[in-house]
Amino acid sequence: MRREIIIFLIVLGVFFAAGCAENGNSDEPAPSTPAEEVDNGEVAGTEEAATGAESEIFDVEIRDYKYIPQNVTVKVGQTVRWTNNDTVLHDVVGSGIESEYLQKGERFTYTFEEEGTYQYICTIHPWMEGEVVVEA
Ligand SMILES: [Cu+2]
Repeated sequence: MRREIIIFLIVLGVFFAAGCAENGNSDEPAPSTPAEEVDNGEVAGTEEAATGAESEIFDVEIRDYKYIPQNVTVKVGQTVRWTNNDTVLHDVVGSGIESEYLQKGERFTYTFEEEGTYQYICTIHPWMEGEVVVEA
């Protein structure tokens, strides 16, 4: 009889312990932190700004897994500046262009010194395509 009481108390203790553990775990999970605004400034371009020619900068926005606009036409010596506005990483690679991975808010600039058609993609999402036509 006494033994049964002890077993009963042990079982009771286990229940209490389990209850406490459950309470301890019932805390809401920490809310995931929203993607922080990273402002690392400009990712170094592969070349310095154009010399001589107009130094107008053409902006291409990267948003919703697209390059916007997808096609741009510039003159030799002009610069295109890509800005990643997605929270995921993207890059700009192809036709001799090769950016780093761009985090949200990061930019990449490239100055086109030769005429031609430059096609590029995002290596992380290869279906993302863009094109720069450089005219004399
Ligand atoms: Cu991408």
